[in-house]
Amino acid sequence: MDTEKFLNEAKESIKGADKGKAEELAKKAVAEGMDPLEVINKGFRLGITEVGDLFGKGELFLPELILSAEAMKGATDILTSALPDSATKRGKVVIGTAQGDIHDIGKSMVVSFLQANGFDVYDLGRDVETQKFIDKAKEIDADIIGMSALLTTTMSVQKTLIQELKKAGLREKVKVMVGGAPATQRWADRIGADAYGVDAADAAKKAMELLGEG
Ligand code: B1M
Repeated sequence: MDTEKFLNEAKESIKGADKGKAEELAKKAVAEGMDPLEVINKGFRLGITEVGDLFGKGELFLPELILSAEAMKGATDILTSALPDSATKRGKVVIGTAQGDIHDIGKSMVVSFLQANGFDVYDLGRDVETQKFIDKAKEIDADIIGMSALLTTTMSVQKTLIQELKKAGLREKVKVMVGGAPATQRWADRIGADAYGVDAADAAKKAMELLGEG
């Protein structure tokens, strides 16, 4: 197979908001045994990034962005559900997208990668109240709380989470990992998070490091 051509088709399927095509390509990648993360990062993700850039410049509108996002979600769900299960059992992670933020494609990829690496993951979904992260972590005795944020306005909720954990007397007990497009290692350091994941594979690696298994 011509990988470059395939990855370009993947990118174009998202730009064209062609969910059927995107899912067909994702299934083909799984059947061919391609690396899911590589297919997403070097193919589908470039498409959604271009669409996002056009949206940011006002050259494309929300309904079109939504259709491209649906195609992206369809493809990433197929690719990540094909990740092999891990026999190793690691820690418990509570994860969700910050309150006020409905972006969940990347967060769902992180969930799949954590599960594939043996973590018990409690996915709270998107637009999740900060207190819910804390309540769930207490309830299940979580090792890690992960919060995703895609908006510059919701990034600050990651900081709030850490402040609220301190108030609840849980900061020493639970590690915090942050991620999402606007987040950086610098941001994580600034708010006192324990880890920052640049992508789904890195998030799984960092989670293992947090449990001393790096
Ligand atoms: Co929105 N959106 N969006 N959007 N959207 C952005 C983020 C934006 C940058 C687009 C732009 O203007 N260029 C912009 C934010 C600007 C800003 O804050 N400065 C934006 C905006 C403005 C909005 C709305 C406000 C638009 C509106 O309504 N007027 C609105 C937000 C509403 C809200 O949340 N309250 C909105 C809505 C949407 C859709 C619903 C249409 C859709 C989301 C669908 C969904 O998620 N179910 C959408 C999309 C698709 C995007 C872009 C185009 C793509 C995001 C994405 O899925 N990327 C995005 C532009 C961009 O990011 N370039 C954009 C692919 C995904 C695989 O990558 O999410 O980065 P990513 O996840 C990666 C890593 O970041 C990391 O691992 C993932 C996998 O490798 N990661 C973690 C993520 N979470 C992690 C957590 C971790 C560790 C790593 O630890 C816990």
